[in-house]
Amino acid sequence: MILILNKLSKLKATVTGLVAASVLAASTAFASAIPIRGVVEGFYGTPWTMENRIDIFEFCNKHGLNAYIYAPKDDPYHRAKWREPYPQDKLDELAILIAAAKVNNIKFIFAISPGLDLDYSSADELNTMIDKFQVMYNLGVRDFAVFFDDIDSKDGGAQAEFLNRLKINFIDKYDDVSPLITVPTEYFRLDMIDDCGRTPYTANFSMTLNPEILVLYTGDNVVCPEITDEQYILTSKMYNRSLGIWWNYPVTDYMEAKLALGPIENLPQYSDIPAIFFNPMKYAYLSKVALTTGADYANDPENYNPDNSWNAAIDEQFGKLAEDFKLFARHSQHLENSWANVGRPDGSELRVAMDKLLISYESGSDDEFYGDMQNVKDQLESILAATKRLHSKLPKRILAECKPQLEQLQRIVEADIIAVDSLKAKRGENNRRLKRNISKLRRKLEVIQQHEVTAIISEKTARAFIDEVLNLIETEPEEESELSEQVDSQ
Ligand code: LOG
Repeated sequence: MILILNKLSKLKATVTGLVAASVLAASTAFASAIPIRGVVEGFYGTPWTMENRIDIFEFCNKHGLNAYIYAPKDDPYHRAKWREPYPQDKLDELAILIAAAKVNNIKFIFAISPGLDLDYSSADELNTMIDKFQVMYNLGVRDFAVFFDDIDSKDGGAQAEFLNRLKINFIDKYDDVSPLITVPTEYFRLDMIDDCGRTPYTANFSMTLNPEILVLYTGDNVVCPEITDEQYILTSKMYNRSLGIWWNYPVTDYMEAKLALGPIENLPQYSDIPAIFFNPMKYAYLSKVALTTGADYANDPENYNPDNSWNAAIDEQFGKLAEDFKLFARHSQHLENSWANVGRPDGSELRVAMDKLLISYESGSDDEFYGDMQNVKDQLESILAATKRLHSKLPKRILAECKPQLEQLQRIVEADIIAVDSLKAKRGENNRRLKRNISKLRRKLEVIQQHEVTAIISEKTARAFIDEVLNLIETEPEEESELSEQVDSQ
């Protein structure tokens, strides 16, 4: 208990100290800025700590982001046990957060995800929610959200009516409460349509929902590579209102072994979007790379340049280690599985050089082969040196968020260097060296595979190269390899 009190008073002191800073903070927003722009703590898994959140509020203030949605899926009082009031210690923490958001000019948007078991038509249920919102109102919250993502219920009409009643019985009672925010159960465009146009769910939900309620959606899919202006307009039309965006980058809750360290990119440039929220990783410090670029985008969508923004973000956050961090981060931008696909390709410069080398290995002149080999080797050596420096010099709290991936990239690049040498040995018919390299490579690969449960990086570039080379150098016909072994041992 004493420990908790100490922690709370320390945080309170931080918040008080921030008041002065926030008064000085200038708004960086351009005329075309998206009016409500910020972060949605909406991921599954371990929620951010109090320290993370307060740090993010300061960060948002500094970068011209002005909103934060409190919606951690794994806070039981937000979702699984949404009916239960917060216990006093949690309320104390929320009070500190709400105050911290205020001094940093951030809208603190309090969200509930009741859809696992909400009885939409029950007056008691509505009152339970209002009571819960009222407590937050008394703590200073003026922005509220109810989310229906990732649930079984598809009764769009009943969901919308519930929200309409909530609006009338709570939101509209106060002059100073902002419009209610929601996420439907069909929250990406391809889920909203069927052969007849809108699905019955989306038709019912969108037609019943009061037009003043702000609806967020995630794009054509849950996690997708782009939202074009055309796609955005199409979806907004289905809803008869301008939709807000819940953007699932840099969130990695569906692939926790990988870090999302690339820029925000490919969002609408010319549309009037009322709100955008970026869903981050559970790693708050490393999320700031993408979030900085997201802030730049949201403040000036038309003129946003992801490359410039990404470079500036890393320069600002990593100082003398910036160039090293860029070498690492370039290999950890893309997230892809059977249903998700977002972020730039990993290590594209290295990929081009590797492809070139694999071609000249097969069919190039010696000059071409050795030139291409040197190019790949130089790039690998720079990455290796960078990972070593980062490992020893990154601040502890940042290293804690990326150590597995940093170490994994180091292992992979070391293996790549052996792989390159193996191509040389094979071409030069240095069979003893080739054999030694192959067994070294196999051992390294085994260790890399063991770590893949917790650390994935550069899957299609640095990591893929090991397999690509092994395939090329191990396809020797049996007799030939026996023959060469004899030659070798002479
Ligand atoms: C969840 C979100 C999760 C994200 C990525 C929305 C609206 N909801 O599939 O909580 O962090 O995808 O896994 C989601 O995106 N559902």
